[in-house]
Amino acid sequence: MIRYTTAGESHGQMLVGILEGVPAGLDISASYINNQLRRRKLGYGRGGRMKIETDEVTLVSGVRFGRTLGSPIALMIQNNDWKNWTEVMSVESSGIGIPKITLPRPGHADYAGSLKYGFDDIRNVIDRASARETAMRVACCTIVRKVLEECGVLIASHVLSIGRAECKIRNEAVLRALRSPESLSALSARADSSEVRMLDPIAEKKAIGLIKAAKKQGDTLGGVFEVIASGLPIGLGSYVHFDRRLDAQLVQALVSIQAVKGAEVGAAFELAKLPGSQVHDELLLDRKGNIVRPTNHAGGLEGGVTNGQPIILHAAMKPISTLAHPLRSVDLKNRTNVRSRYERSDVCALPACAVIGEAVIAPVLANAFLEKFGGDSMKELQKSLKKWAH
Ligand code: EPS
Repeated sequence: MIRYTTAGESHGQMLVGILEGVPAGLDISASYINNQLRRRKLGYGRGGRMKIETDEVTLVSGVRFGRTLGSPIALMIQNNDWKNWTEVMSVESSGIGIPKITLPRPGHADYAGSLKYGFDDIRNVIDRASARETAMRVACCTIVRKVLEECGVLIASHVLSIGRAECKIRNEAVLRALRSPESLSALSARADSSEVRMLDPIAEKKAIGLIKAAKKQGDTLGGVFEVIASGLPIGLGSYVHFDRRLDAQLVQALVSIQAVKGAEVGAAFELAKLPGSQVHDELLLDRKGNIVRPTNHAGGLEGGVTNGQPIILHAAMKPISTLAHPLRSVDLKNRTNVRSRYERSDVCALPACAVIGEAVIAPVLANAFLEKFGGDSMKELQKSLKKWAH
């Protein structure tokens, strides 16, 4: 099974990752991974940090002559900003003379994190709770995503809303993409061409305006994004035990992204308002005798098992908790009421978060593949997948 670990503080020397369980014989290169890292950096509303970072991965082990060996893959991404933080983030020095942060920012891990680990300096929390870590997550998950691509699975995303700027209609591009896997690449390219990764130009314009206004007011914005995966065979995941339900695993992966507070399969919260007769996807026979589903409200999963339809997931990202006009807080050193503190941050990171969403579901899907089809090498995996036809 595939598992991965990341290490690294936001302003430390580098991010490090180890990815284990990738089948042997997968073609992979740093430039392939870097393309996803580049997508993760983009988006209107990002702060100054993204201008500093180049986010280029170094593959240290587990790959030889451009192919995976089946052994653990070690990866590194330098933090360019580290050169400005060598004293504050020093591994070896005593830390004497380095000012301590004692004002927790509401909404961040600052307060609960410093109490949990017994820190008198919130910097220890900030730097690991930061979404900088997602650069390494995307790097690790992109290798896994390549495994899926070679099994015919494509993953894409787009932003549904930012603040009150909502894509109102189910965009034509999305409907097309749900019908044919090839159109999913077109959808992804179209989302990438928008600064906010939105497909609806009216919502896009409104979102950019809202982000501008939020920045001016020292505020931040959240929103909702959609992730779609197509080309999945029927029968991944299982209903037989709670922890094998693929829908639950996918939602867990999405909510594990920094600042994501909710996730749903299909339009679950909307569908909960309707009677069953308007929700469930009927099964019909087409002229050739194939079973077809006229709708996909279930988001590609029934009983926690893939049903051959594209997987559709939504995730809600809260507004970023670092505000230029900080909220009220308490100084933990002298227990006085104060305004919290600001440090450089993003105003809105929805476009990046959607790209991270694409990445983090890859290991979940790939593990479901490996569970069903097995394989120490890509050849083995692809061979047993071919035999499974519905
Ligand atoms: C983040 C704060 C900002 C973001 C960062 C996440 O970083 P900094 O404090 O250095 O300005 O830009 O995101 C990244 C660095 C990244 O690579 O995505 C936070 O507090 O979570």
